Amino acid sequence: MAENRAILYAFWLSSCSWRVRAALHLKGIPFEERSIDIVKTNQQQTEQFRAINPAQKVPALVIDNVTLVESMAIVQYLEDTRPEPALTPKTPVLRARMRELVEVVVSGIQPLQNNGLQSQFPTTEQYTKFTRYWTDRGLQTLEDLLQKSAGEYCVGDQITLADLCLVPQVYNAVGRHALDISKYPTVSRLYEKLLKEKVFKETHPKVIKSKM
Ligand SMILES: N[C@@H](CCC(=O)N[C@@H](CS)C(=O)NCC(=O)O)C(=O)O
Repeated sequence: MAENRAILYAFWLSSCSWRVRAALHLKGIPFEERSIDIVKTNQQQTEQFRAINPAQKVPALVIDNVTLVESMAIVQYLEDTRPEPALTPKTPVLRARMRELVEVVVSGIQPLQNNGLQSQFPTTEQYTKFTRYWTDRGLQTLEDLLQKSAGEYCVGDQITLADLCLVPQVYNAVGRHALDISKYPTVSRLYEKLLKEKVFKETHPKVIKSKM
């Protein structure tokens, strides 16, 4: 029923939003997406949105009568409350492998290329140089780590939270930062394969934008 639907506050181009959108999709959780424009009108900076997410960033998810923020806390909540299909491997070693990849994206790349950083740089050129450097370095780290874990997906043959982090970040690297990912063959292979999966086709930023 409509009133039971979760509400995802997100932006079509936001990589963190895409992680959560994909998790909701994979778990078959009905939700309504409400756009918070973080580029043109900076709606994330309003006091109204601050009441939803004190960090004034997307995403935020209203579900089960609670408002949750931080994409990985949100997806972990979804894992805890809706365990099927599992997005976390079964063994401790594979879980650790997944978390290594997740951390590289969530802590090592995304915060260092977030558009919110731009105002803190004297020029756009300096911001761009900084973001491209850290994104490229993070992609190299992913490429190296994936040698130990990848199968059909980032960790073995199961879609996990690592894939939910990889696809949006690589999409960003290619689209926003114009990085050449062909020098990262494993990252490229997984990215191309994952983009063909139903979950990533249906939650793709271009699809979300076309519905706005
Ligand atoms: N650690 C947070 C990061 C959230 C984040 O940085 N969101 C970006 C979009 S991907 C944002 O809202 N940027 C706008 C801003 O910082 O003003 C999460 O994973 O949810």
